[in-house]
Amino acid sequence: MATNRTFTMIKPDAVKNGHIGAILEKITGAGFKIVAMKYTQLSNRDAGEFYAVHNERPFFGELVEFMTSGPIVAAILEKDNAVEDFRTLIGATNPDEAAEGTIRKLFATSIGENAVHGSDSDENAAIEGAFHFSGREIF
Ligand code: DAT
Ligand code: MG
Repeated sequence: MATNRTFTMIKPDAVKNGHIGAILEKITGAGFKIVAMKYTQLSNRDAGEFYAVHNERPFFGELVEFMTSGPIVAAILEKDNAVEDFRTLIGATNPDEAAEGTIRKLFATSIGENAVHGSDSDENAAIEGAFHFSGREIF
C-alpha cells in the first residue's frame, strides 16, 4: 500500500528565478500538506550522496554542480497517494515533455535545471526525507 508522504526540493534555478511562492501555492493548492520545510544549500558531499544512484551517468557532474549552486527549499509533503500524485503534479523530467500546467512545464529551465525534485517511490521518499530532516523537524 502506498504511504502518504513524499519528499521535494525546490531547486536552485526556481529559487533564483523567484518561483518559491508560486510553487508552494501549486503544491498546497493540489492538496499537499507541508509537514517539514527548510531553506538550505547542499554541499558537494550532500548532493553526491543524494544523487548517488546517478553517479555513473554522463550528467552527474553537472547535476551536482547545479544542485549546489544556490539555496534550495526542502520539504516533506503529506497527502493520500503522495508519491504518485506529486510526480503527476511536477510533470516529466524534461520540461519540453511535461504536461501543460505541471510545475516543470511552468517553471523549469531545461532537463538539467528542472525546478523541482519529487521522490520516485515510497522507499526513496522515506530515505530522502530522513536525509534532510530529523524527527523533531517533522510535524
Ligand atoms: P527525476 O528528477 O524526474 O526523477 P531522474 O531521477 O532521472 O529524474 O534524474 C535526476 C535529475 O538529474 C533530473 O531531475 C535532472 C537530472 N537529469 C536527468 N536526466 C538528465 C539528462 N539527460 N541531462 C541532464 N540532466 C539530467
Ligand atoms: Mg528521480
